[in-house]
Amino acid sequence: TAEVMSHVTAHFGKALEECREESGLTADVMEEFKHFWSEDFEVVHRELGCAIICMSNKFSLLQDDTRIHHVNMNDYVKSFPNGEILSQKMVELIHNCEKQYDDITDECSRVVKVAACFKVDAKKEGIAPEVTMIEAVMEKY
Ligand code: BOM
Repeated sequence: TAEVMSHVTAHFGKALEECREESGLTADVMEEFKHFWSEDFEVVHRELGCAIICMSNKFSLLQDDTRIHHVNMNDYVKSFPNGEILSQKMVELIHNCEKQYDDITDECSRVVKVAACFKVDAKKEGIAPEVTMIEAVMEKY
């Protein structure tokens, strides 16, 4: 659900500052990770892909090929309140998007495409959080 996704995003987003330098993602492009879900934020910058890889690595969410680690992602999402109702769906949506962009060799470029696809599909599934929902839980992490 969107409520669970707000918790995952609030926690995951905390790793952004640690990843700013190596990813080259400027505050001008993305001020805070919660804006990922904003209607008017476009998921297009290669640097955001690099940042997502760096952030995911902090929680061991990727395999060596920079594709999602199904077990670790499942466990990560399950660690949040009611996470078990979102974890499988989330892994399924991300994996489905990965299959669509498997031919892109540049990792950062591929991951930003997968992330944009995931945002669209999560909205379709009604599990995308509003920025205000993320703000409401950010202090917990
Ligand atoms: O093959 C690429 C694997 C990485 C995909 C990550 C997609 C989602 C990133 C953006 C959204 C984040 C929201 C919550 C935390 C996800 C762990």
